[in-house]
Amino acid sequence: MTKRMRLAIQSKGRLSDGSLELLGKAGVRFSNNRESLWRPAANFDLDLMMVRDDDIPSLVLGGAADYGIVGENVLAELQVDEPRFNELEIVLPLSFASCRLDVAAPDAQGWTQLSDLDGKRIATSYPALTRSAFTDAGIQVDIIEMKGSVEVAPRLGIADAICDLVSSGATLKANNLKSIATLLDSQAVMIRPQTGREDETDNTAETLMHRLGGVMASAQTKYIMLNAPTDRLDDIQALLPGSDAPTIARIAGRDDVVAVQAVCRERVFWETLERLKNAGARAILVLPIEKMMA
Ligand code: PRT
Ligand code: ZN
Repeated sequence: MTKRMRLAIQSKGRLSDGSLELLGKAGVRFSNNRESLWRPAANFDLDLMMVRDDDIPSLVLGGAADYGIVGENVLAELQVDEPRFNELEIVLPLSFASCRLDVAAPDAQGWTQLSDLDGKRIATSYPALTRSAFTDAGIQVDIIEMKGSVEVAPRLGIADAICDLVSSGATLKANNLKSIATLLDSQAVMIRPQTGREDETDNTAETLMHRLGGVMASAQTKYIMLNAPTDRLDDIQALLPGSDAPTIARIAGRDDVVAVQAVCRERVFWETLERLKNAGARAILVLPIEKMMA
């Protein structure tokens, strides 16, 4: 009997919808019962364990789950003080829930660098990362640990500055705070113990990781179709972002123009299209790719 892969994901919060959406794009279907601890996949040897995000590294390390999806920030915070968490490895960055861990201070103070905070109080939910960054920089600060609403600490007079996650920057702005430094760039990541437990779940896991890799690659990748004057073909080919050898096809009744089709593995910006047009390309189409497998 094959053992089912156990994947711990956040039950409620910023990572849960993104995790389920990604798994859905990888073709895994689940029941709608969001309240239970376990959600078995209907068409894959996979059981989701629905838990608080902070518990995921311990659950994976302890063997209660085989894999976990967690913010890099949560893992990094644990790894500062508890070396056993270094036994966890990131197998796949998942390109969602991107954010930064920033040190920020009231705009009005005019502080622009970490050294301006010497001797000050810093409120944070990430005490280990914050302490280690200031220690490394040789700056002495008092860490005020808070579980949430860190951004109000300066206004309440309990801290001079904060260290918190920032994504759009709207929370900082609404609280008249300004970023001074970024300590960490974070995104959701797939983790597992480094000393991989070699068992039957490995095939399932490998298949899932391949599919997830494909989902993420296809999100970036586009299919470009265009018509190119034969004498400008080299210039136009050079402008196609991140593409291997394109397909060149004849256009019926035309000797001066060919059809070019290419898979572009980098983002295709409007500027790229404008450059292609200036180089003589016409009828340019950029199409999304739904699935990819090398
Ligand atoms: O209940 P549970 O413990 O499971 O959840 P939680 O409340 O601890 O975590 P949750 O759901 O808030 O966040 C889960 C993960 O999402 C975090 O660990 C990060 O990896 C990631 N993430 C991405 C964020 C943000 N972006 C984010 N902006 N987590 C929190 N924020 C907060 C931030 O703390 C601040 O209060 O959003 C505010 C800032 O957002 P902007 O857009 O105004 O800059
Ligand atoms: Zn949490």
